[in-house]
Amino acid sequence: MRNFLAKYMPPDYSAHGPALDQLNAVVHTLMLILFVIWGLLFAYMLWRFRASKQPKAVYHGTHSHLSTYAEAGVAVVEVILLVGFSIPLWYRWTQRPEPAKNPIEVRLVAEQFAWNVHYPGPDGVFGKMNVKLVSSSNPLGLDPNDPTAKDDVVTLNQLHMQVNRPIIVRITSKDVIHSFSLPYMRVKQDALPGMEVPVHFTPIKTSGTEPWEIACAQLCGLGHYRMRGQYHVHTKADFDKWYASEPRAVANISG
Ligand SMILES: [Cu+2]
Repeated sequence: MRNFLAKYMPPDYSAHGPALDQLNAVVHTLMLILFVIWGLLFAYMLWRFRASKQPKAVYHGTHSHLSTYAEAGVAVVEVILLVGFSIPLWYRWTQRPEPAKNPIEVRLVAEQFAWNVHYPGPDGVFGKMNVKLVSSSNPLGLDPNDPTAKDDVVTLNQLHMQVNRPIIVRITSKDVIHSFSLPYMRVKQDALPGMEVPVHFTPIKTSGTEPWEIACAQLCGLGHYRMRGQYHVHTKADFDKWYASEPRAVANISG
């Protein structure tokens, strides 16, 4: 089926995006068909049971069992859709990218009203954190005495990734519920305090000189409107260059 909704949608630059848009179009088409059928049935009922033809109400209702069979049929179809399609597809969708594909793994910590992005550095290990160490220059409470924290990178409102390389974003929040939204990537996930939710996707186009927008898609307080971030999809060379040159988080900790 041609995706008739494509021209109304934002650009679609992630590996899973076209399939998601296609599903969106299929669901809308099915709903349109149902809408027309039910609308016609409604109009027919208005005409068929008009007052002039039915001067006296019938109280016993229908004697046919047809509707019972129809309902059972609908239930069976729904069980098939759920067990045969939804659950297997959800299982596939929630599988993390294989280590062979060398996914980038970051932690994303939302707060009123910013996005903190935590990279583990070349050692691939996120440094220890302690809530008592959280300050304005150490938003994630990184422990500067932990050797694995020394090479960690923490950026404010800037997410860097690499084209055609999967990224796993582990999303959480320090205060209220926010929602991490990357329209061009077809990614949206709530950031929940006390919970870490991983999402993964693969960008398939570089963003060039103009970065793309991270939006907060959940009304999270008075500053919600300015809770914008940017993300950059780099070539491998540019990503490596950025990762190597970005100042280490512990170097920024003051006091
Ligand atoms: Cu927010």
